[in-house]
Amino acid sequence: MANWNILGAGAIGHFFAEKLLKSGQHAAFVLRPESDAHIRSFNFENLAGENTTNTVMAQGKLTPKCDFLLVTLKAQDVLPALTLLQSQIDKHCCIVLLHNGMGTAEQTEKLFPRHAIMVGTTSNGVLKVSEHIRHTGAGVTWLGPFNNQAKRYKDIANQLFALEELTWCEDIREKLWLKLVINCAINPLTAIHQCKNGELACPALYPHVVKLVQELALVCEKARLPWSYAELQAHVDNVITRTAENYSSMHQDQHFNRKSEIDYITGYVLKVANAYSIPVPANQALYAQIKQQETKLVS
Ligand code: KPL
Repeated sequence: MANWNILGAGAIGHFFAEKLLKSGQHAAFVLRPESDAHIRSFNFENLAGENTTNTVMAQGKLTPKCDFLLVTLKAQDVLPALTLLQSQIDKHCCIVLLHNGMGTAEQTEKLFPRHAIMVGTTSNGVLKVSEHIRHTGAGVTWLGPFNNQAKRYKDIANQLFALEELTWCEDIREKLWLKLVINCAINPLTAIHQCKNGELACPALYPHVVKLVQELALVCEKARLPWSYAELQAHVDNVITRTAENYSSMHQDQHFNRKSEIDYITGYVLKVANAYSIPVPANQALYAQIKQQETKLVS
């Protein structure tokens, strides 16, 4: 039985807390340093509408002998939070990053050069309303090694949840890039046009999606990723159809005046495109527009 700490007590953090508890692991939430330790109780509703009540320890520091630190914070909050906890993260603790966007694993490795770092992506839909967590869409979670130190966790990860939703992926970079392309094609456009994902399929917006994906395909090709433009477009179209009724996370961030993950989504692609000298004007323009809108935010 492993000792897991979860940094990020949002919908996804609670989703995995439930999975970990159900598979017999120890799980605890790590909150802001000033938080008092308490037992947190939350309700989990599965896809069949069945409810369970779960209790989990929550405190402002890591529990002793933490084997895995699962970080489900938004990308831009990862580095500040890990920096605060740096002295508490034992050298045997494996750091597992699970969020939209890319770029945090490189930052984490600079801070923790000897630690095992795993990265992952999930397509599960989860909604959190107060202490009620609802699994709204079946999906898959991929986990894989970011560095060599993490490769030894393959077997543990496979047995870990003993649930079909979690799959080990040796080449996790591909899964992360595919999700990145999807997020670049959908999130900023839905935030700017204040629309649901499905509305991107309308004649006025779809040409913008195509332009973005064409640029993203050029970047992927240079980065030695295996998909053609047509394959990427098919993936994006599929997500637009499957999540037609959803508001993307960036749309929601904008709606609630929160800072979005744009620097780790489109911003990450711009850095890679720049390194390869590939022009990506459509992505660049969306990035600038979102950043412009975010300058109005206080935090
Ligand atoms: O991951 C998403 C997000 O909103 O961040 C997608 C796949 C676009 C679903 O809304």
